Amino acid sequence: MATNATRFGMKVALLMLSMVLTSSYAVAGPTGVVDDFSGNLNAYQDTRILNNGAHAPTNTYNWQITGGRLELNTTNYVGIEQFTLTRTDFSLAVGEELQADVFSTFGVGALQDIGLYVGAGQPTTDVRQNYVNVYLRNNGQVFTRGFDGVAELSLAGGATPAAISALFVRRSAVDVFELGYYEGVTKSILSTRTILGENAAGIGSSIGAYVDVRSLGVVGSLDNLRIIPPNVPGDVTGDGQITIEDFNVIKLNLFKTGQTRMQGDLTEDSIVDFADFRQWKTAAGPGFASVTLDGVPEPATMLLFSTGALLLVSLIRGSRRRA
Ligand SMILES: [Ca+2]
Ligand SMILES: [Ca+2]
Ligand SMILES: [Ca+2]
Repeated sequence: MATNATRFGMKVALLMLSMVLTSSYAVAGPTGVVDDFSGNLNAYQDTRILNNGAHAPTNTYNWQITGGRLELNTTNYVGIEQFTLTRTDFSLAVGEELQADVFSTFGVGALQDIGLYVGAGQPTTDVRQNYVNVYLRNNGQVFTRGFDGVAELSLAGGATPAAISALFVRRSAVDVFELGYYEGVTKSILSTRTILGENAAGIGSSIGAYVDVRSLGVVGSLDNLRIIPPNVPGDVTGDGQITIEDFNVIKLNLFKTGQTRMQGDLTEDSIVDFADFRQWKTAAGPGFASVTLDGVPEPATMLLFSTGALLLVSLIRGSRRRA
């Protein structure tokens, strides 16, 4: 049975939690999961952006959701075509990163590419302009490409990551996009595109999927299309919140080199050291003032600093265990 003091503590913690969530995600444009492909594709526009050689008739195909993942199924193949499935109710703001899960089980019988597309508004049929894309080929290679105005960006990439798990497009500045892939928490940037064309600032106003079709069959698949908020100082785990869990990762990987942000390298200089700890501590605030790299204080000690902060950590840990 909860005591009044416990109930009060819970209320304080929930209030703080809501404040943390509100402040952390107060960025331009909606962020978080855009689509887990458990519903339909009504929010998207389907566009054929390339009909290679202007062949006729064109392919017969449809975007479909199978097993909770997005794929494109070609049932009559005539020639090479490229497609986008895009939406404009989400945009990619500076600092944000578009991601989607990809799978080594690529598809059934089909050839070529599936990946992410970030463009300037909805595309026009059989026009390729003002976008960047990153995609997985059926042979396991990953490439990036795109168009600056109508000028094609040179093909980049070609790596064959053994354990690819996701693709990403990060908008690091208004007209600068980093593109690449993840293998778990390990991030690899294949290219950084600086868009110089007249419509450059518009790239980011539409997001979605890209497919290149070169045979009959299913090209797939993508899942969990999502927008990751800009990096929050002190946030190792990428959930937008500063908690003891971020500290724990720094402590675990202290003095290791070649680490990623999610492995504790907040300063992104490829080593986890005191600079990363200090960034976390500054961001964490007075509730965590007693946390040092020599050891984490007992909960009873932290209680003196902030009942709310402690309960917040407990709630977050509890919710993660339940997730
Ligand atoms: Ca899904
Ligand atoms: Ca965090
Ligand atoms: Ca560092």
